[in-house]
Parts: sequence; structure tokens; C-alpha cells
Amino acid sequence: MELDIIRETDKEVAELIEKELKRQQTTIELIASENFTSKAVMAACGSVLTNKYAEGKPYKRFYNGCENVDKIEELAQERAKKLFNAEHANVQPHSGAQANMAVFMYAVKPGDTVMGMDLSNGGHLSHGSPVNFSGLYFNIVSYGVNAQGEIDYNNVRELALKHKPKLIICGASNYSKIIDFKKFRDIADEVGALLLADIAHIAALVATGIHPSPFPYADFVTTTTHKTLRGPRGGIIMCKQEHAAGIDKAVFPGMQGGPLEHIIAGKAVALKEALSDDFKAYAKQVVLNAKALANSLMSEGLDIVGNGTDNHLMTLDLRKQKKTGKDIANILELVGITANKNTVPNDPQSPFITSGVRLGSPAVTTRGFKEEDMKEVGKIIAEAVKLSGTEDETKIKELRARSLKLCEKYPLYKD
Ligand code: DSN
Repeated sequence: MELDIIRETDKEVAELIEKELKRQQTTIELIASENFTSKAVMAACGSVLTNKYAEGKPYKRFYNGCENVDKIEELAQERAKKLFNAEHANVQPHSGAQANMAVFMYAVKPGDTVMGMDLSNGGHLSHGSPVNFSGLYFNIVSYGVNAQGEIDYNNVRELALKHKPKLIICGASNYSKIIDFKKFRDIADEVGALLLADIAHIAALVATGIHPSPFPYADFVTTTTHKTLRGPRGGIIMCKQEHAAGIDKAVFPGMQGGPLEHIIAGKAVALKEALSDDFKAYAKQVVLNAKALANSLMSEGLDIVGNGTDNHLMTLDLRKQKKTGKDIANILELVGITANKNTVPNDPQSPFITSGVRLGSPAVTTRGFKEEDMKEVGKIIAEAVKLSGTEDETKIKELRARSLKLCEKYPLYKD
């Protein structure tokens, strides 16, 4: 229906969207940061709200005609606060990186020392990567993980005592263990630092109590809304009331102009969905599915960083097989599985090649996959790893047929 409307105006774009829909329907999505939103979320994002300017906060805008978007944004704020038990929520950040940027703007000044997890150890670009604003304008001290793929809290404490950061960031883009937010709080208190917990990846697990909450330990909690949380692409900042006015000012006018009220409506719908019992069941299944995939891969003789997972993701360590993440992610694509190459701790390869592949369960869980399906996915991946370098077209076709069979078992966006 929507495609027909687009096609009337723009055939080229309509065709490409149609192809993308087909790609999503016919491949197994294991990118740990992706998901499939409900049609209601997509409809809200594609609504007339895209026409509205609304700089400012609900009921305190710089433009008139905001009576409806005020209520929508307020709903999103209230639902975020309820879901995460937060004192304050700003739902305007366009992305997780911009949410983090706003916290930097409020909490530190250029040149101040900030501690965050190293990108190649599982952190995020905006936690201090030298190629990101965070690394360019701040004095970054990075911590990493030990050989078991776990944060070494003693090392984090030693670094904090030595460098006295003003802000400590915890939370990651590729970390499969439970994060001990209290330990981070204790370290932050010892050195007088503020604490930012970036829960972009584990948001759904935190919202449903499967992963411990960063509240009351963190001063600021940022998240994206499109990963495990299954909403539209965007960000949210939550914080203690004492920081609310400063954070709001950092988002607007500090970082952004007009908020994307259509996306905020999508966030409101997704947050309502996330407050449901169905969502709790989904979040529980996300972890069961990730564990089932990790077990399947390990029983096929493959290595997983940290020997398993406590959340929704894991990293396949291909060093034993002498294969690269780049090659394996590419052969997985050929057999109908989408994932991304990723560094493993102390990776001898560059970030463009890598020795690992990150795998996640949120999107396939939304689709309906259960443990037995994840077992089969693990077997397909193991076969693909063996095949890599052989260019055996027949075997690749066989594996593609097996992945397609799983996709057909769980139709996506069909009705
Ligand atoms: N790019 C995201 C991810 O894949 O984890 C982080 O922003």
C-alpha cells in the first residue's frame, strides 16, 4: 500500500524499498544492533508529524501549533520514565551518538578527562574513539576487557585513580557479559566523576529486568531506540532530576534544532509496546536464543569470546580457524545470514579485516525464532566457516536453502 503511493511519484525509490523488504524477509538478520519494528511504529514515523517544527520542550515551544506534538512528546517522555524507572527523560536525540554528545556538552568541557571503553574492545565510537568528536575534543583514557572478554574493574579503578576523569562512561556496543553498574558508581564516587551508562544495546533487557538497571547508580543513561528496544532509529537521554534542565539545554539548543516529532511518535508507540507482557516474553527469548546460538557454535568447535553470552550478542573468534571476520561475514551473506565483522580483544587484524564476527539474536527473536532454530543457525554458520575459501557453489546453495527455509517458517511483514 505505502509502496504503491511511493511508486506513483518515484518508481526508482519504490523498487529499492521493495527489494530491501524482500532482503529482510528472506535473510537471517544477526546484526546485534538491528531489529524489526512493528507496523504501528513505522506508520507513526511515516505520519503527518514529519511536517511539524517544534523547537523547545512540550508546552514551551518556539513555534505555534504544537498542541498535538506536545502531547505526543509528553507521552513518549512519560513512557520512557516508567519503563526505565527514570526521574527525567529527553526523547529528542536523533541518535545514540547525539545523546552521548549532549551528555558530554553538559557534563564536561573540551580538554577534560573522560574514561570510556575502547572501541576495539567493545566500546562505542562516541565513548572516546580518536576519530570521533569524543576523542578529538576530550582527553580520553580507555579501558578494555581481559582475555576472558570481561571488564577488569580493578583496572578501571586504577586508571580512574591515576587519571581522575570528570566523566566515566560504561556500556558497550559489543560486550556479552552483565555490566556491574554499582562497581562503576563506586569508582566514579572515589574520584568524584559523573557516570554515564550507555545502554543502547541492552535497553530491552534493562527495561524488562533481565539485565540489572543502571539506575540509581548512573547520573545519565543514554540509549538508542532501535536496537533491542525495537523502536524507530533514534536516541533517548534519561537522568536524575538535578541534571534535567542542563541535559535538556544541551540537546536543544546545544546539539539539535527541530526535534523529529514523527520519530518521537514512533518512540512513543514502541515504548508502549515495550511496557507490555509480550515484550517481556520477547526480551526473555532474546537471551535464550543468544545462549542457544552460542552453545550451537561452540558445540561445532567454534570459539566465542568469553565462552558464551549473558545477553543478546556474542563474538565469534576465528583466530583458531585462521579466518578473518571480513571473509566470514561475506560468506555468511552469500548463505543468507547478515552479520558484521568485529574485532576480538587484542585482535591482530585491523578493524577493516578483524578476526571476529558479531552475532545477535534480537531481530530473529522478533521474527519468532526459538532455541531449536538458533541451533540450526549455528550449524549453518559452522558449515559456512568451513566453506570459506573453497568457493564451493553447490554447498553455498545448500546452505542458502537451509537459511531460506528458516525465514519461510517465520514470515515477516506479510499481513
Ligand atoms: N553501530 C551500532 C552497533 O552496531 O552497535 C552502534 O552505534
